[in-house]
Amino acid sequence: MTDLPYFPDYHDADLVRRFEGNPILTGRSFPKSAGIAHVFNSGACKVGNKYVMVCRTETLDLRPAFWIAESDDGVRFTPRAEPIRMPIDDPMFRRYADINYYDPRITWLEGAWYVMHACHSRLGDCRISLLRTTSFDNDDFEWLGFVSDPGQRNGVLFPEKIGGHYVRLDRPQTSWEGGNMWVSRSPDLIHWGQSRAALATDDLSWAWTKVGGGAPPIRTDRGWLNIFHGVRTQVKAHLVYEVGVCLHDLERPEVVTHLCRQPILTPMKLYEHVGQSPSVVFVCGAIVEPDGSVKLYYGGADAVQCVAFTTLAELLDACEPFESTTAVPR
Ligand code: BMA
Repeated sequence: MTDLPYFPDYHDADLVRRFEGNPILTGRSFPKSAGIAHVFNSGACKVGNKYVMVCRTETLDLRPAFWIAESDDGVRFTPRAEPIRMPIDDPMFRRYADINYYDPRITWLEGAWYVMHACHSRLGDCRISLLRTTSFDNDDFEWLGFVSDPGQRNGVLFPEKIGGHYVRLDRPQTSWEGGNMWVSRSPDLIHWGQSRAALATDDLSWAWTKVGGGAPPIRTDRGWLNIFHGVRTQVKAHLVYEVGVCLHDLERPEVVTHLCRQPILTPMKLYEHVGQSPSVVFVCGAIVEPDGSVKLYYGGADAVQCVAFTTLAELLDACEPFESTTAVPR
Protein backbone atom coordinates (compact mmCIF):
# COMPACT_ATOMS: atom_id res chain seq x y z
CA MET A 1 0.00 0.00 0.00
CA THR A 2 1.31 3.48 -0.82
CA ASP A 3 0.50 6.83 0.77
CA LEU A 4 -1.60 9.34 -1.08
CA PRO A 5 1.27 11.36 -2.58
CA TYR A 6 -0.33 14.72 -1.85
CA PHE A 7 -1.59 13.96 1.65
CA PRO A 8 0.40 16.05 4.16
CA ASP A 9 1.06 14.59 7.58
CA TYR A 10 1.09 17.93 9.35
CA HIS A 11 -1.51 17.18 11.96
CA ASP A 12 -0.61 13.65 12.98
CA ALA A 13 0.27 13.88 16.67
CA ASP A 14 3.05 11.31 16.17
CA LEU A 15 1.81 9.37 19.18
CA VAL A 16 0.74 6.32 17.24
CA ARG A 17 2.83 4.27 14.80
CA ARG A 18 1.05 2.24 12.16
CA PHE A 19 2.12 -1.34 11.49
CA GLU A 20 3.92 -1.31 8.15
CA GLY A 21 2.12 -4.46 7.05
CA ASN A 22 -1.33 -2.90 7.38
CA PRO A 23 -3.99 -3.94 6.69
CA ILE A 24 -3.65 -7.05 8.86
CA LEU A 25 -6.95 -8.57 7.72
CA THR A 26 -9.00 -8.09 4.57
CA GLY A 27 -12.00 -9.92 3.15
CA ARG A 28 -9.59 -12.27 1.41
CA SER A 29 -8.21 -13.47 4.76
CA PHE A 30 -11.46 -15.37 5.37
CA PRO A 31 -12.54 -18.69 3.86
CA LYS A 32 -13.41 -18.01 0.23
CA SER A 33 -16.76 -19.79 0.53
CA ALA A 34 -17.88 -17.21 3.11
CA GLY A 35 -17.64 -14.39 0.55
CA ILE A 36 -16.34 -11.83 3.02
CA ALA A 37 -15.85 -8.41 1.45
CA HIS A 38 -14.90 -6.23 4.43
CA VAL A 39 -13.42 -6.61 7.89
CA PHE A 40 -13.03 -3.55 10.11
CA ASN A 41 -13.74 -1.99 13.54
CA SER A 42 -13.04 -5.31 15.28
CA GLY A 43 -12.88 -5.76 19.05
CA ALA A 44 -9.69 -7.24 20.55
CA CYS A 45 -8.45 -8.80 23.78
CA LYS A 46 -5.65 -10.98 25.13
CA VAL A 47 -6.35 -14.37 26.65
CA GLY A 48 -3.17 -15.63 28.27
CA ASN A 49 -0.56 -15.24 25.54
CA LYS A 50 -3.07 -15.41 22.69
CA TYR A 51 -4.67 -12.45 20.98
CA VAL A 52 -8.33 -12.71 20.06
CA MET A 53 -10.29 -10.43 17.78
CA VAL A 54 -14.02 -10.44 17.34
CA CYS A 55 -14.06 -9.24 13.77
CA ARG A 56 -16.77 -7.12 12.28
CA THR A 57 -17.20 -8.52 8.77
CA GLU A 58 -19.56 -8.00 5.88
CA THR A 59 -20.30 -10.37 3.05
CA LEU A 60 -20.33 -9.43 -0.62
CA ASP A 61 -24.09 -8.86 -0.30
CA LEU A 62 -23.45 -6.70 2.78
CA ARG A 63 -24.78 -9.07 5.42
CA PRO A 64 -23.00 -8.84 8.80
CA ALA A 65 -21.09 -11.58 10.61
CA PHE A 66 -18.89 -11.53 13.71
CA TRP A 67 -15.93 -13.79 13.30
CA ILE A 68 -13.20 -14.78 15.74
CA ALA A 69 -9.59 -14.43 14.55
CA GLU A 70 -6.61 -15.53 16.65
CA SER A 71 -2.95 -14.61 16.81
CA ASP A 72 0.25 -15.39 18.71
CA ASP A 73 1.84 -11.99 18.14
CA GLY A 74 -1.09 -9.55 17.99
CA VAL A 75 -0.38 -8.76 14.36
CA ARG A 76 -0.77 -11.91 12.26
CA PHE A 77 -4.34 -13.11 12.79
CA THR A 78 -6.00 -16.25 11.48
CA PRO A 79 -9.78 -16.25 11.20
CA ARG A 80 -11.67 -19.37 12.23
CA ALA A 81 -13.51 -21.55 9.75
CA GLU A 82 -16.96 -20.33 10.83
CA PRO A 83 -18.43 -17.10 12.17
CA ILE A 84 -19.81 -16.70 15.69
CA ARG A 85 -23.30 -18.09 16.03
CA MET A 86 -25.52 -15.06 16.56
CA PRO A 87 -28.99 -15.31 18.17
CA ILE A 88 -30.77 -15.09 14.82
CA ASP A 89 -33.36 -17.63 16.01
CA ASP A 90 -34.51 -15.16 18.62
CA PRO A 91 -37.44 -13.20 17.13
CA MET A 92 -36.38 -10.02 18.94
CA PHE A 93 -32.82 -10.16 17.60
CA ARG A 94 -34.09 -11.03 14.13
CA ARG A 95 -36.43 -8.05 14.11
CA TYR A 96 -34.22 -5.38 15.64
CA ALA A 97 -30.87 -6.42 14.18
CA ASP A 98 -32.15 -7.29 10.74
CA ILE A 99 -30.14 -4.66 8.87
CA ASN A 100 -26.84 -4.85 10.68
CA TYR A 101 -24.92 -5.66 13.82
CA TYR A 102 -21.54 -4.03 14.15
CA ASP A 103 -18.68 -2.45 16.11
CA PRO A 104 -18.04 -5.18 18.75
CA ARG A 105 -16.08 -4.16 21.86
CA ILE A 106 -14.71 -6.88 24.13
CA THR A 107 -14.54 -6.27 27.89
CA TRP A 108 -13.28 -8.71 30.54
CA LEU A 109 -15.58 -8.24 33.53
CA GLU A 110 -16.13 -10.42 36.60
CA GLY A 111 -14.82 -13.62 35.03
CA ALA A 112 -16.47 -13.38 31.61
CA TRP A 113 -15.89 -11.77 28.24
CA TYR A 114 -18.62 -9.36 27.19
CA VAL A 115 -19.12 -8.21 23.63
CA MET A 116 -21.12 -5.00 23.50
CA HIS A 117 -22.15 -3.98 19.99
CA ALA A 118 -24.62 -1.94 17.97
CA CYS A 119 -27.60 -3.20 15.97
CA HIS A 120 -29.62 -1.57 13.24
CA SER A 121 -33.16 -2.45 12.15
CA ARG A 122 -35.37 -1.66 9.19
CA LEU A 123 -37.21 0.78 11.44
CA GLY A 124 -34.14 2.96 11.04
CA ASP A 125 -33.21 2.78 14.71
CA CYS A 126 -30.03 1.58 16.34
CA ARG A 127 -29.62 0.04 19.77
CA ILE A 128 -27.02 -1.73 21.87
CA SER A 129 -26.89 -5.50 22.35
CA LEU A 130 -24.77 -7.65 24.68
CA LEU A 131 -23.15 -11.07 24.23
CA ARG A 132 -21.23 -13.01 26.88
CA THR A 133 -18.87 -15.97 26.93
CA THR A 134 -16.49 -17.42 29.48
CA SER A 135 -14.13 -18.77 26.83
CA PHE A 136 -13.34 -18.26 23.17
CA ASP A 137 -12.79 -22.00 22.72
CA ASN A 138 -15.95 -22.29 20.68
CA ASP A 139 -18.10 -19.90 18.67
CA ASP A 140 -21.09 -19.94 21.02
CA PHE A 141 -22.04 -16.82 22.93
CA GLU A 142 -24.89 -16.22 25.33
CA TRP A 143 -27.12 -13.35 24.21
CA LEU A 144 -28.18 -11.15 27.12
CA GLY A 145 -30.54 -9.14 24.95
CA PHE A 146 -30.82 -5.53 23.90
CA VAL A 147 -29.46 -3.29 26.60
CA SER A 148 -30.66 0.10 25.46
CA ASP A 149 -33.68 1.88 24.14
CA PRO A 150 -33.73 2.67 20.42
CA GLY A 151 -31.41 5.51 19.44
CA GLN A 152 -28.25 4.34 21.21
CA ARG A 153 -24.97 3.07 19.85
CA ASN A 154 -21.25 2.94 20.64
CA GLY A 155 -21.87 1.14 23.92
CA VAL A 156 -18.47 0.49 25.53
CA LEU A 157 -18.40 -1.39 28.83
CA PHE A 158 -15.94 -0.47 31.60
CA PRO A 159 -13.96 -3.48 32.92
CA GLU A 160 -15.16 -3.15 36.52
CA LYS A 161 -18.04 -1.85 38.60
CA ILE A 162 -17.70 1.71 39.87
CA GLY A 163 -19.55 2.76 43.01
CA GLY A 164 -21.53 -0.50 42.93
CA HIS A 165 -22.75 -0.08 39.35
CA TYR A 166 -21.79 -1.37 35.94
CA VAL A 167 -20.74 1.56 33.78
CA ARG A 168 -20.55 2.14 30.07
CA LEU A 169 -19.94 4.86 27.52
CA ASP A 170 -22.74 5.38 25.04
CA ARG A 171 -23.67 7.80 22.32
CA PRO A 172 -27.32 8.71 21.87
CA GLN A 173 -28.22 9.39 18.26
CA THR A 174 -29.70 12.85 17.93
CA SER A 175 -32.09 14.03 15.26
CA TRP A 176 -29.36 16.06 13.53
CA GLU A 177 -27.27 12.90 13.11
CA GLY A 178 -24.67 14.01 15.58
CA GLY A 179 -23.95 12.79 19.08
CA ASN A 180 -21.94 13.23 22.27
CA MET A 181 -20.27 10.76 24.62
CA TRP A 182 -22.30 9.88 27.71
CA VAL A 183 -21.67 7.69 30.74
CA SER A 184 -24.54 5.46 31.92
CA ARG A 185 -24.91 3.10 34.88
CA SER A 186 -26.67 -0.20 35.44
CA PRO A 187 -27.39 -2.50 38.39
CA ASP A 188 -27.53 -5.64 36.22
CA LEU A 189 -25.92 -4.94 32.78
CA ILE A 190 -29.40 -5.04 31.22
CA HIS A 191 -31.15 -1.88 32.46
CA TRP A 192 -29.20 1.33 31.94
CA GLY A 193 -29.81 4.90 33.07
CA GLN A 194 -28.53 7.81 35.16
CA SER A 195 -26.88 9.01 31.95
CA ARG A 196 -24.57 12.00 32.11
CA ALA A 197 -22.74 13.69 29.26
CA ALA A 198 -18.98 13.22 29.66
CA LEU A 199 -17.51 14.79 26.53
CA ALA A 200 -19.25 16.88 23.91
CA THR A 201 -18.34 17.90 20.38
CA ASP A 202 -18.19 21.41 21.79
CA ASP A 203 -15.15 20.31 23.81
CA LEU A 204 -13.14 19.33 20.74
CA SER A 205 -11.81 21.67 18.12
CA TRP A 206 -11.36 18.80 15.63
CA ALA A 207 -14.67 16.93 15.93
CA TRP A 208 -17.78 19.06 15.68
CA THR A 209 -20.22 16.40 14.49
CA LYS A 210 -19.94 13.43 16.88
CA VAL A 211 -17.86 12.12 19.74
CA GLY A 212 -18.24 8.65 21.26
CA GLY A 213 -16.48 5.64 22.75
CA GLY A 214 -13.86 3.53 20.98
CA ALA A 215 -11.87 0.93 22.90
CA PRO A 216 -12.98 -0.16 26.39
CA PRO A 217 -11.49 2.25 28.97
CA ILE A 218 -8.18 1.27 30.59
CA ARG A 219 -7.64 1.78 34.34
CA THR A 220 -4.50 3.83 35.09
CA ASP A 221 -3.25 5.62 38.22
CA ARG A 222 -4.30 8.89 36.63
CA GLY A 223 -7.82 7.85 35.67
CA TRP A 224 -9.72 5.83 33.06
CA LEU A 225 -7.79 6.16 29.81
CA ASN A 226 -10.35 6.41 27.06
CA ILE A 227 -9.39 6.05 23.39
CA PHE A 228 -12.47 7.43 21.65
CA HIS A 229 -13.72 8.50 18.23
CA GLY A 230 -14.44 12.01 17.03
CA VAL A 231 -16.12 13.02 13.78
CA ARG A 232 -16.33 16.17 11.74
CA THR A 233 -18.35 16.89 8.64
CA GLN A 234 -15.68 18.10 6.28
CA VAL A 235 -17.87 18.75 3.29
CA LYS A 236 -21.55 17.82 3.21
CA ALA A 237 -21.86 14.03 3.48
CA HIS A 238 -18.09 13.59 3.94
CA LEU A 239 -17.47 12.66 7.55
CA VAL A 240 -13.88 12.41 8.80
CA TYR A 241 -13.50 9.86 11.63
CA GLU A 242 -10.45 10.25 13.88
CA VAL A 243 -9.27 8.81 17.20
CA GLY A 244 -8.83 10.83 20.38
CA VAL A 245 -7.76 10.13 23.95
CA CYS A 246 -8.88 11.48 27.31
CA LEU A 247 -8.91 10.54 30.99
CA HIS A 248 -12.01 10.04 33.13
CA ASP A 249 -12.05 10.34 36.91
CA LEU A 250 -11.71 6.87 38.45
CA GLU A 251 -14.63 7.27 40.87
CA ARG A 252 -16.81 9.61 38.77
CA PRO A 253 -16.23 8.36 35.22
CA GLU A 254 -18.65 10.92 33.78
CA VAL A 255 -16.05 13.59 34.61
CA VAL A 256 -13.33 13.95 31.97
CA THR A 257 -10.33 15.42 33.79
CA HIS A 258 -7.70 15.41 31.00
CA LEU A 259 -7.85 15.56 27.24
CA CYS A 260 -5.39 15.39 24.36
CA ARG A 261 -6.25 18.48 22.31
CA GLN A 262 -5.58 16.81 18.98
CA PRO A 263 -6.51 13.49 17.41
CA ILE A 264 -3.99 10.71 18.03
CA LEU A 265 -4.78 8.92 14.78
CA THR A 266 -6.05 10.65 11.68
CA PRO A 267 -6.76 9.11 8.25
CA MET A 268 -3.58 9.46 6.18
CA LYS A 269 -2.90 6.16 4.46
CA LEU A 270 -4.48 4.96 1.26
CA TYR A 271 -6.22 2.13 3.15
CA GLU A 272 -7.78 4.71 5.47
CA HIS A 273 -9.10 6.81 2.58
CA VAL A 274 -10.13 4.31 -0.04
CA GLY A 275 -12.80 1.83 0.96
CA GLN A 276 -16.49 2.01 1.70
CA SER A 277 -16.30 5.28 3.64
CA PRO A 278 -13.38 7.57 2.85
CA SER A 279 -11.33 9.12 5.68
CA VAL A 280 -12.28 6.75 8.49
CA VAL A 281 -10.09 5.34 11.25
CA PHE A 282 -12.19 3.71 13.99
CA VAL A 283 -10.79 1.94 17.07
CA CYS A 284 -12.82 -0.77 18.84
CA GLY A 285 -9.99 -2.50 20.75
CA ALA A 286 -6.80 -1.62 22.61
CA ILE A 287 -4.47 -4.12 24.27
CA VAL A 288 -2.00 -3.00 26.94
CA GLU A 289 1.06 -5.24 27.22
CA PRO A 290 2.91 -5.84 30.51
CA ASP A 291 5.72 -3.47 29.35
CA GLY A 292 3.23 -0.62 28.85
CA SER A 293 3.16 -0.80 25.07
CA VAL A 294 -0.30 -0.57 23.50
CA LYS A 295 -1.74 -2.16 20.38
CA LEU A 296 -4.61 -0.22 18.83
CA TYR A 297 -6.93 -2.20 16.57
CA TYR A 298 -8.75 -0.03 14.08
CA GLY A 299 -10.77 -0.20 10.91
CA GLY A 300 -9.56 1.62 7.77
CA ALA A 301 -12.21 3.25 5.54
CA ASP A 302 -14.88 0.79 6.79
CA ALA A 303 -13.18 -1.89 4.70
CA VAL A 304 -10.01 -3.37 6.24
CA GLN A 305 -8.61 -4.21 9.69
CA CYS A 306 -5.44 -2.46 10.84
CA VAL A 307 -3.22 -2.20 13.91
CA ALA A 308 -1.04 0.60 15.26
CA PHE A 309 1.34 0.86 18.21
CA THR A 310 1.84 3.34 21.00
CA THR A 311 2.56 3.31 24.75
CA LEU A 312 0.50 4.03 27.83
CA ALA A 313 3.08 6.62 28.90
CA GLU A 314 2.79 8.55 25.63
CA LEU A 315 -1.01 8.52 25.75
CA LEU A 316 -1.07 9.66 29.39
CA ASP A 317 1.45 12.43 28.77
CA ALA A 318 -0.56 13.69 25.81
CA CYS A 319 -3.59 14.29 28.05
CA GLU A 320 -3.67 17.80 29.53
CA PRO A 321 -5.89 19.07 32.36
CA PHE A 322 -9.36 19.77 31.04
CA GLU A 323 -12.81 20.82 32.17
CA SER A 324 -15.81 20.52 29.89
CA THR A 325 -18.04 23.56 29.67
CA THR A 326 -20.97 21.65 28.21
CA ALA A 327 -20.91 18.14 29.72
CA VAL A 328 -21.88 17.15 33.27
CA PRO A 329 -21.19 19.90 35.85
CA ARG A 330 -18.42 18.98 38.31
C1 BMA B 1 -20.09 4.97 12.53
C2 BMA B 1 -20.08 3.49 12.79
C3 BMA B 1 -18.75 2.89 12.41
C4 BMA B 1 -18.23 3.37 11.09
C5 BMA B 1 -18.38 4.87 10.98
C6 BMA B 1 -17.91 5.43 9.66
O1 BMA B 1 -21.33 5.53 12.75
O2 BMA B 1 -21.10 2.87 12.09
O3 BMA B 1 -18.90 1.51 12.32
O4 BMA B 1 -16.88 3.03 10.97
O5 BMA B 1 -19.70 5.23 11.21
O6 BMA B 1 -18.76 5.04 8.61
